[in-house]
Amino acid sequence: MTNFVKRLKGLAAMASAAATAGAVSIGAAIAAQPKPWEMDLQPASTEVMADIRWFESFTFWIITVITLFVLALLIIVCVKFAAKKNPVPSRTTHHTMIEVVWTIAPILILLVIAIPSFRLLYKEIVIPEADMTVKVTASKWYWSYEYPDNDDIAFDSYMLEDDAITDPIKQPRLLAVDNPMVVPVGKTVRVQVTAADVIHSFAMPAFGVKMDAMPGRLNETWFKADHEGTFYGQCSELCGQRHAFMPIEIRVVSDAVYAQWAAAAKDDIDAATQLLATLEEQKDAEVASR
Ligand SMILES: [Cu+2]
Repeated sequence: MTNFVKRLKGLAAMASAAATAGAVSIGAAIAAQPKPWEMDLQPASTEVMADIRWFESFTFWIITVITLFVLALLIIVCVKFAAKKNPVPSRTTHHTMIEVVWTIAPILILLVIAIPSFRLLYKEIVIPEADMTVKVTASKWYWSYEYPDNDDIAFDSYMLEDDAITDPIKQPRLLAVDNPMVVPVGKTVRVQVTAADVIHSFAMPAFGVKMDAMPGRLNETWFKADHEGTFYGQCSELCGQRHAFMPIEIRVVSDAVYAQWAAAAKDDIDAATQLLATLEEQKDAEVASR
């Protein structure tokens, strides 16, 4: 019981810390990242992820109804047909009507699940007309980003080590990187994914994106982020000793900010990242002064 109370208190403390963090970062870009005790999927930032969330709760309710139905049948059978109450068991082996029902009902349930499932799969797999392409290469243990249609911008992205973190709210531990991938908001981004050494996986939960990074192969996926913000993901294929330390950070910014970042990034990626931070601070100050 005391443990339970302690846990409740811990949760309350976490909630108030989160509220404070929220208050501090008012105006700062929305960050999508895992939270302590998170039970649900991350909030959707693309249409695909919104559909994934819908499909998840849709199947959840189907599963719940089926489970409760089977549980009810088990309880009825246990009570009604217990040896004491029912000393002479029925010898029935076939019942045409029941067999027809338990064949057709599951077929109908599977169809109801399959139709939105296939629709969602196609949405993920068929890449719409892309506005830009980013090539992502995974290595032990960092990510490299290339922008073939933006003056061949290319840079590596490493996790920020603990001693490099200056602002724990804007740079969450184990998620923040030195140079994030930057894309404009509302644009269809084709992501080409490959690896330089072993199999990794490029995953961004808020976008509903997860694509294996295979050495010698070029996989493709896409996303269209519908709002600005900072988004965190992680390598999602066990790739070795530092698998847990190669996070993915994507900044979704306005067209104007993207253009400024891209102009700076082709010469000096560190300066471009610094510029991004400065522009973000300016925006925060603007929002705060309103
Ligand atoms: Cu990896």
